[in-house]
Amino acid sequence: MRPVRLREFMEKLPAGSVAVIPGGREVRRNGDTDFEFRQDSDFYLLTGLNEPDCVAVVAPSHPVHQYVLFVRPRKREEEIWTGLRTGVEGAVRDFGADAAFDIALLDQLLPHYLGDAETLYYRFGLHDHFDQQLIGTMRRLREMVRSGVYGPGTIVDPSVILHEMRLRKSETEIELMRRAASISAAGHVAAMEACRPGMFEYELEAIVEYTFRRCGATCPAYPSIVGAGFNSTILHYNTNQEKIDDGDLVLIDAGAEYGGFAGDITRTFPANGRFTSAQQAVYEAVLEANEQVIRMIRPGVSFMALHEEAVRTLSSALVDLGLLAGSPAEAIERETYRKFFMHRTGHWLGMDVHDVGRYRTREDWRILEPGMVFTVEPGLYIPAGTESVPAEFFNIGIRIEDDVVVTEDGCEVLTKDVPKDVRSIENLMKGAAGAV
Ligand SMILES: [Mn+2]
Repeated sequence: MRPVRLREFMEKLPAGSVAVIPGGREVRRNGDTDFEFRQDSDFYLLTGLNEPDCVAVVAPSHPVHQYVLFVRPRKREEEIWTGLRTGVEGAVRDFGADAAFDIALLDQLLPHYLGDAETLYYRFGLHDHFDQQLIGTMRRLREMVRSGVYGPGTIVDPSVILHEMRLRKSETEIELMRRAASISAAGHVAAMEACRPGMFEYELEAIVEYTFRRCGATCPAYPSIVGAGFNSTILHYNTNQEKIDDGDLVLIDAGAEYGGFAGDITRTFPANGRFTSAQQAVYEAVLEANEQVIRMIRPGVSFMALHEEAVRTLSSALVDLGLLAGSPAEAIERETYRKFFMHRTGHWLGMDVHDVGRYRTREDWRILEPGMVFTVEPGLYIPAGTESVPAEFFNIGIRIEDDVVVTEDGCEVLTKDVPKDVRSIENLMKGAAGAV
């Protein structure tokens, strides 16, 4: 039985086209050790096959082989070391391929599938090794022209079909994302409960990732960020090696991967369980932006309008806090808010943490539709020494990030299980302290 998303992709491919979708390869970490394998997201979506060195050929107009998998063959002597493989038999039996072959035969057999194709769907620039291999195949096809071989005259990026599909999650996919989000939430709650001044950032990282794995996640969806004090103001800090001091804010941006889908949550909390008044003031400004944006989300709203709303909310807060001179309108006009809020308010979320899908169509910014999943993550960052800022605001880095799915009449917040208002965070941390 062919996977659901593959069938959908096949229906959308124009007659006479063939799509070639390579899977991921093993990547060397150091010495003779590889990174843990992670399948290419497009390939995994279409095939459900989680092994390296595979290629899918999708040819809806082919008389018999409309879906072909090239895979690593089963070899007893290699399987002893690296585990059982699907093999060519399993690719047909368990993964719905019409035919399957040893990946070593790809060069020899690919011209057969591309020979009569009008259009080749292939995404260049993603898999360098395979780009070269495919260019070789195209060259050989051209050399066969006098024997009547036709060869594709057009090459199209399959993302025009595939990534539009990935942008709108199915109910099954949303269910996996709910699980990824709730596991991610559990990791954040565990870190808040465990945090004490004097701990090191890596201890919280370990608690977060331990919780992910204990709850059944495959792995973190991206390197976890645990930054205390000054480090909370560094957007992609992830060395996580410093000591957490009394009075620091701790910013954790971490998400679990489950079933091939990513969670992506950021929370910020006081190391000692109590916000200072400056920390609380900035925190509540960011929270207001987060909640204001979430309230706006429904079908028909422009993705860009969400960012503009966050900019408006944060700009007026910065003026109110005395951190920006002039009016909120001037802060927006002259973009002075960017001194404290320098990133976008959110991104698509799915199999990749920064998921695929265009943010603009040819006409305008993307209009939200049910099934789209993205993050809402306004933030404010004030490193020590920031010009014309009172010292009480130094080293306040705050980001509050939730994952949402657009529904028929609003949105569902997938990450609602982690507290985010000041009192709930303080109560959670106080309760945990009492229990120790
Ligand atoms: Mn994010």
